Amino acid sequence: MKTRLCLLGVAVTALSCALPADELPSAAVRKSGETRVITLPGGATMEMIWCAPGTFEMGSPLNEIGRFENEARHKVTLTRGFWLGKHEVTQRQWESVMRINHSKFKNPDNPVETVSWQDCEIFIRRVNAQIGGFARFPTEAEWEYACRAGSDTPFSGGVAPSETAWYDSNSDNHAHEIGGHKPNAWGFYDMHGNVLEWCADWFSPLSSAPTTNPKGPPSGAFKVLRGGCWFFFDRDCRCAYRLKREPTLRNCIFGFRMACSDYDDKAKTGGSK
Ligand SMILES: [Ca+2]
Repeated sequence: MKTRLCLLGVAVTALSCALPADELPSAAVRKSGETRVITLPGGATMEMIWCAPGTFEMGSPLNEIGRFENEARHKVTLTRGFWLGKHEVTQRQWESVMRINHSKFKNPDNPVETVSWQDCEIFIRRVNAQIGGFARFPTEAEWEYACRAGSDTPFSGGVAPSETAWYDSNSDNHAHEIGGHKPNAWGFYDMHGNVLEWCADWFSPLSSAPTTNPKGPPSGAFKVLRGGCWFFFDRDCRCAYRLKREPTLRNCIFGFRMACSDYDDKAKTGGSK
């Protein structure tokens, strides 16, 4: 047995050496669903949920009702786990960091809106000045992975969004406070509807070929927005729905959800726990 264990140890060591160093700690240490709270500049806090590495089917099947051509279904593997905001970024959090709020529907517990991708990038840069450079936009693939939360249906947890989303049929034509509906299976609220969420990627057509850690093209004219919003019909709030807009554009249906790469408790966390 001792010999076998020794051989196993050698094998594990060899495997570890073969993988990039930054792919190891996340998968080995974190548990899916683990939460943490980070403190933002200005003192507001943000709750994050850990998404473990995994593989899922991104995009929609050809027989999905309401699908669009730009949702080619394909297998995506994410080799690195990541933190994602339990909620859309709120106006309370935005004001804490930015000291200004241009949202149309003023409420500290509403998602921030009327923000461009570039505005959100400034928010992230300021957060990173405090927590050490780990905050970022989610990639489009990470966003859909967290939205689906293991489901393969048009809406996470089922085929209709009425229990999980503020959208055209139930929003009364305005954004709502975060967390007003049920979360998905991984604990994320308002992935469908409420405000659209800017992602990191430049927009491009999806290929049907399997991919690993996709990040989109290196440049482009439009950034991706995901999840639909309070103003959209249900088909435009599906897991696979993709919208593209210029990164300078502001609209009262645009918001975002912050992601973080993994970081150690000993890192410069500025009050995170
Ligand atoms: Ca949303």
